[in-house]
Amino acid sequence: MALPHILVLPFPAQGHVIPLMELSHRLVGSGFKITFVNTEFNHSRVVDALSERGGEIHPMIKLVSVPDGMESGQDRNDLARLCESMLLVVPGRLEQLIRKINESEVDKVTWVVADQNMAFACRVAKKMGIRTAAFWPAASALLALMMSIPKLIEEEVLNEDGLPLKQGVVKLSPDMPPMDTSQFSWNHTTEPKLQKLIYQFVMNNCRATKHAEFIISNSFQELESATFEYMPDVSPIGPLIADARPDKPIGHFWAEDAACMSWLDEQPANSVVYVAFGSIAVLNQHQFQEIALGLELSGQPFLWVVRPDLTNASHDAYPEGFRDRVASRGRIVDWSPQQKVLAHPSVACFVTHCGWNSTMEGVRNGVPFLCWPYFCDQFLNQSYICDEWKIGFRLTPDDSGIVSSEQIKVKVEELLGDEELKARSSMWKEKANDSVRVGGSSYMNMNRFLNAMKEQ
Ligand SMILES: *[C@@H]1O[C@H](CO)[C@@H](O)[C@H](O)[C@H]1NC(C)=O
Ligand SMILES: *[C@@H]1O[C@H](CO)[C@@H](O)[C@H](O)[C@H]1NC(C)=O
Ligand SMILES: *[C@@H]1O[C@H](CO)[C@@H](O)[C@H](O)[C@H]1NC(C)=O
Ligand SMILES: *[C@@H]1O[C@H](CO)[C@@H](O)[C@H](O)[C@H]1NC(C)=O
Ligand SMILES: *[C@@H]1O[C@H](CO)[C@@H](O)[C@H](O)[C@H]1NC(C)=O
Ligand SMILES: *[C@@H]1O[C@H](CO)[C@@H](O)[C@H](O)[C@H]1NC(C)=O
Ligand SMILES: CC(=O)N[C@H]1CO[C@H](CO)[C@@H](O)[C@@H]1O
Repeated sequence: MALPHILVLPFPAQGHVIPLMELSHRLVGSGFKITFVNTEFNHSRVVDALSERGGEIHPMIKLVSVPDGMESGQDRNDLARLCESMLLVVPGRLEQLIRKINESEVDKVTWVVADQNMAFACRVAKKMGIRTAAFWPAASALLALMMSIPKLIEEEVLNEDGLPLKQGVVKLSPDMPPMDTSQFSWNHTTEPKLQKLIYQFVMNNCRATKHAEFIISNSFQELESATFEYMPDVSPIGPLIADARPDKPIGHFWAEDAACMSWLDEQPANSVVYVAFGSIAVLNQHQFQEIALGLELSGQPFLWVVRPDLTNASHDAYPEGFRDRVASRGRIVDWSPQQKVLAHPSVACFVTHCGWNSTMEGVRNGVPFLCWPYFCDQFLNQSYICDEWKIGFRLTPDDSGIVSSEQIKVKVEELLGDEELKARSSMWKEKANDSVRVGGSSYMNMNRFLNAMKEQ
């Protein structure tokens, strides 16, 4: 009998590719075959990073690519243009790809699992008579917000273009986290035309989501219970966990520095400050140096992920003499195996941009947070972390937009000394573990999803 064959389509960004790759590993473990579709750009990043560390992908996961439709000279960091261009080009290419697989392989595509941010693919699937699901990689409260846009327009919170008509916070239901209208994720550019493109992309995906038989998210029932009450048709299946196999490649764009694990082994338990700002944040040199000095002042051992493009400085951006002064207790790497780092007993806290994927990894490992949001929905994750779950503190830029070295030092000290906060982190770690254990909420949701996709 042919294997159920799932076509998986992430939005082309690191925080989307990784959780969908984890889901794919989970699916092959349950007898599915996967075709994983990246944009050409991301495909070669993933393939190069794999070969650099000598990794191999699971034989039942096939990595393929489609063009994003942009010209070679165009700026791929221009989110609005990228969305516009994908919407024009990707649906047709997906259809071709599915037909080709259908003609050439025994295992025809039976389901399409698309990132909700690429939900236009659900429409393609539906048209071709293929069943489909949407995956939400960020806080489910944010999905609730997006799906509520028509309601918010009706209530005159937003205008027809999705722009806030009033400043302040919105609560979709009494127990859901407050969301600041100035930080709505489709409204993060100041240029009206681009803003409109992004808004239309979001709305298009929200409408296409109705074709999905399942909406699954990388969260768990207990973590966002008010949100799942408000939006009962979303099934949380997280935290997605790459299983115990140490070298399972999950689609990193950069090669990981595995040597930092043996360095962690040498550090005292609960001592290391882990600092990582994800894949897109860019810091100016002043801010970069304040972080360096703050880590030095803290007196703690630290592991700091400094992507080659983390600062825009054209030369060595570190404060003078910094690397020599901290050589014995600081480790700086290009990219880390973050899941393993956060699970390491030496790690005491996580200085993070609050990307959801990083948030889930911190929660799952019971590591307290220092929050430094950078991008739209990260502000929501921050209020979850600091106000709802109370397992972290905020780092707050001063009037000149800088988080000072002194603030970093003080907040690290406070965090490491706060026993109640640490106890709450451990409690959430246990709840996360319970949700994916046999009989747990995410376990049950995942089973319903897998069973539906196994029906022939
Ligand atoms: C991933 O792909 C998108 C779309 O092709 C592109 O904009 C982005 O720069 C790529 N990311 C990296 C790190 O190459
Ligand atoms: C796939 O191929 C089968 C025949 O093998 C055909 O009946 C079916 O319509 C095709 N589906 C698509 C979506 O091309
Ligand atoms: C969001 O929209 C409001 C109202 O149009 C605007 O004043 C604000 O600058 C926008 N926010 C961002 C981050 O651009
Ligand atoms: C880096 O970015 C900052 C703004 O964040 C800017 O003021 C500065 O000129 C940039 N430096 C370089 C070398 O591009
Ligand atoms: C939450 O994380 C997601 C995924 O990384 C990110 O896109 C979003 O900006 C974050 N939201 C908050 C509130 O941090
Ligand atoms: C998580 O649950 C498993 C049992 O499914 C148990 O072996 C493990 O120790 C638990 N981990 C934590 C951190 O509670
Ligand atoms: C589970 C997961 O997706 N983890 C990744 C989250 O993103 C960071 C970088 O932003 C990666 O290092 C993690 O591996």
